[in-house]
Amino acid sequence: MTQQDYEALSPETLASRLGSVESIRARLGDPSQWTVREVGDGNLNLVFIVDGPEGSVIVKQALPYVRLVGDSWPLPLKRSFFEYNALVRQDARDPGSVPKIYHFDEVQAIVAMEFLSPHAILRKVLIEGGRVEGLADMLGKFCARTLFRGSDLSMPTAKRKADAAMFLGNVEICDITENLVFSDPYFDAEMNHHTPALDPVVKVLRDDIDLKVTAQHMKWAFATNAETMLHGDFHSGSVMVTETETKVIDPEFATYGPMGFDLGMLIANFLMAYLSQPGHADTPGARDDYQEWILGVVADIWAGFEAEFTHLWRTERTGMLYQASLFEDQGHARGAEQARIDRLAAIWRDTLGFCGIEMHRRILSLAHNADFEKIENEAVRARLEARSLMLGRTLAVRRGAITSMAQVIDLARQTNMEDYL
Ligand code: SR1
Ligand code: MG
Repeated sequence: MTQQDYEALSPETLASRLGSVESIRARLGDPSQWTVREVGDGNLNLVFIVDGPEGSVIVKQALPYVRLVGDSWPLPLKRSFFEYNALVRQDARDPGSVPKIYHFDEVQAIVAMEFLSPHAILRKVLIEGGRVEGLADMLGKFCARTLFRGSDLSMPTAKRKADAAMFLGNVEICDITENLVFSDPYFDAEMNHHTPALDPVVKVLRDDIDLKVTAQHMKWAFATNAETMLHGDFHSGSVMVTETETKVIDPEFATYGPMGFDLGMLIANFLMAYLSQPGHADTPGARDDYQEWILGVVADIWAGFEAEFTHLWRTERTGMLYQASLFEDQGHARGAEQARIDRLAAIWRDTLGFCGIEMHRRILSLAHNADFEKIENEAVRARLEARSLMLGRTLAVRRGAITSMAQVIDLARQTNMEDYL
């Protein structure tokens, strides 16, 4: 492909524009036989499945605006650069966890990558009541490996600082998170919308000073605590699964931020999947066992994260923080363990804070999730969304007092029985 100004691809132009890219051609075969479907249903980008005589490839291209809203909301193409760079790092830090990349074109904002098949988006699978073997184990390890290995606990600090500087350039994308996630839910922001029957609960939340202060504390942490490279948008729509395999996709929101952000967003999306299940059950109670399975996944994600983080702390702490030269080498291994426990406690508190805020923004802000949106009966949807809002409030505001996953699970089960409307 000759270099030209950015131009959005279409199913009609894709083969002529990418047919000469050797790495793509090698996967697909003769471009004259390619068939192209645009399948993007996310909020931002074009996504094409390209089938050729010898295989299939995904081609993702950023649009210069927010697809969900239209060209009235311009958005820089450089998010594609951050997505590409994040995928490269995630694959190095947790090999095999993300799709393989075949081609990147910065000017055209195109990433061509492995077509994951027969994988489905995890959110869809959770709505349908499907189970995935090894899901929590993979996600917990992915969090530990990418968060630990992208930080000053592991990287040479000059390299980490260069990466932090680079990823902190993802300014407009961070701005989306800073507004849509941390501020808009808590006032009558222009792009907000919610199920009308939620009005009384929404008023209570927006009058809740403790909650607003908490949301801003979490925004402070997101914007200023550049601990590690985050996925940045780690919800169940950013995970693809089969019955036995889990892969992580879509890190275009990658930035440097606090470790608890990815964990909190991920757990929030499982808790929303949990609370929304009654809205997808054919008969009352039909999803009870499934709800317990989801809670088991939540518990195992944290346990898996904690175990792998601990393993990495003990075996790969090669960065400038908590150096072995200060602890183990001085016969003070106990100090390194104490520090690890303190750090995990801080990550846990952040996780709960971010989790609660994510549970609010998916119901009150611009970008909602299908877990609730697919429930057609508005009264049922509102009742379940109210539970999510109230659990989110408890987790965020009381994050300093909730010290175990068992407490979180108990709170989720209690909330699942309540009627707040
Ligand atoms: C305008 S973008 C809305 C949301 O979609 C992305 O997936 C992120 O979650 C963002 O907050
Ligand atoms: Mg996405």
